[in-house]
Amino acid sequence: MKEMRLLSALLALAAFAAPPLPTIEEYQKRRAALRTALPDAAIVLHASSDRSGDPRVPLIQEPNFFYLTGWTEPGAVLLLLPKGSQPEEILFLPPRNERKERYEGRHWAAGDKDVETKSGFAKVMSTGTWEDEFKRLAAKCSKVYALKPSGGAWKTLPVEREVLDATGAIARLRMVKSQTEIDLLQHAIDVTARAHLAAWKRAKAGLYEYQIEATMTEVMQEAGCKRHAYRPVIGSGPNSVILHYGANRRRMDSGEMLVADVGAECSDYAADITRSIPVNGKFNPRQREIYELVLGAQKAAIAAVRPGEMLVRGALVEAAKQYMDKHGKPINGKPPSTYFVHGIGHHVGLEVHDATAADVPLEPGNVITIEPGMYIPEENFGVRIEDMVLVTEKGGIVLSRALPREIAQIEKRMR
Ligand SMILES: [Mn+2]
Repeated sequence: MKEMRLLSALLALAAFAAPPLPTIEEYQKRRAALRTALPDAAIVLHASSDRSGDPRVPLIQEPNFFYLTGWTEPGAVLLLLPKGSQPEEILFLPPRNERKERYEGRHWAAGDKDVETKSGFAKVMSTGTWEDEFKRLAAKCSKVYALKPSGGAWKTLPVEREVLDATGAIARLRMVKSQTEIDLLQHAIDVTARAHLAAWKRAKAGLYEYQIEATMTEVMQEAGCKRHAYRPVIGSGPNSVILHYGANRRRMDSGEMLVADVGAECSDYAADITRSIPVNGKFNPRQREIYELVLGAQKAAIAAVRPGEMLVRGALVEAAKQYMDKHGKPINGKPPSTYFVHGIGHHVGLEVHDATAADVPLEPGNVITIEPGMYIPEENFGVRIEDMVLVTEKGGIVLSRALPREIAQIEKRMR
């Protein structure tokens, strides 16, 4: 008996142990891959700027910069140069600031002992010198690339020449996850699944949506995950039809559906899972009807996942819509798929809506969501079912399969 308890405690610990982070070598490999994708180019990336003056916002590293360096501190600049040049890459770090370090602890700076080993860069210099170095070294390259800010202006680079956008090339790399990344995503998913199960146990009429959020947050933080990967959507009744509802202030009632679209960020990787459950633990006939339609559509879309298909249009979306219209009755005189009003899914990785290069079909190593939904404002309820799927040669593997989605299983786990 005692042994059994010890064993189950060990198993619980094992389930929560975060897998290893990418090594310095993996980051170096990613930079080498980018250099190959954009040959004969100087590539410049800026880390997030230093916002330590604003204690309301956590520093989240610019994800492309993080993907290529693993560097978490703000204010740094990355310069990549063509294969074979001397040097091939430089990491520029802000100079030491003693006053700032009194508040935040020690930061790394150029010249620190071991900074090369710590960063994985053979050459680490001060940001004070970056403009001059960049001008000198970029002059030898036929192209200059940087990240084009979405919607914003280009970060001014000290060169009078055309600057090309590196975003697409980096996105293509980020879309194919390494085994290390898949393991980290799986961990974020496993913790998130437990958070959903805890919410199911807790849900009942009279509770507020934020109490469900609190229960889920506790599971994530107990497991060592840093934060929600996105603002949690916990919408009951009329709120369940609002796709990105995030106020989570409403009191839930018996007979309502609760849509919980909630995912943990663990070791910088995001999970994104949605379940729709009846607040009182029992689906009524109408909820059951719509839920089965969405679930069937989700299974049809997952079955259509394979390399070569497009995510935003084509076979996956069509499979889901066709299932709805073939198996469902018209709603207010319209085909059921009219009530499926958003995309079928997106890539997930460091970001919940992860980097995506335009018009690139699915490939093995992609991790995507499949998340059909139907939202009927006239009836004050919506259903969305969202799982995370790994694309392999043979088709999709549902990484979030540990979290039930069949009605009978949900009702059983809510008891
Ligand atoms: Mn999603």
